[in-house]
Amino acid sequence: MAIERTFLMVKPDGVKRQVVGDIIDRFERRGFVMRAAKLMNVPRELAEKHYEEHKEKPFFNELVDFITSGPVFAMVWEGENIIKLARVMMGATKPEEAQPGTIRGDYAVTISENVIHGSDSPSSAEREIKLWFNDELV
Ligand code: IDP
Repeated sequence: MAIERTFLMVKPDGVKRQVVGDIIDRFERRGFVMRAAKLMNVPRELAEKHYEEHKEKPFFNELVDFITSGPVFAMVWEGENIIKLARVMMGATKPEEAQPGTIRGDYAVTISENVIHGSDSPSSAEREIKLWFNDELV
């Protein structure tokens, strides 16, 4: 299994609730390595590009409003099979399916304010790392 990189982001609700430290701790304890990170406000254009696959969905505007509503903590993480494993650690998108012990299962009760984003495939990871970090990677 190859070493992969993925894009993870603590969403505005997670930053507000001060769970950034816990989330970093979970990935470090698992043995993954942080390669880049920044606390930032998200320009609307970047939010729209990030979520462009959902452009036609009824919740698109709500989603972009939410992700631009306060600072996010954007990160690049590295490790073996991290793209899939990070998704498992995050928990399911639907709150009723997010298992206790996962990040969403421990912190989130709504589908819209669900604490964390993580790339869902190697192609998304590559696209999102470029979009959010350009050439700022270590
Ligand atoms: P993911 O974040 O688990 O990959 P996606 O289906 O890619 O889930 O959806 C992206 C984000 O859009 C979700 O994390 C969630 O915040 C939001 N979202 C998804 N479905 C809905 C919905 O039905 N209503 C409101 N927000 C939604």
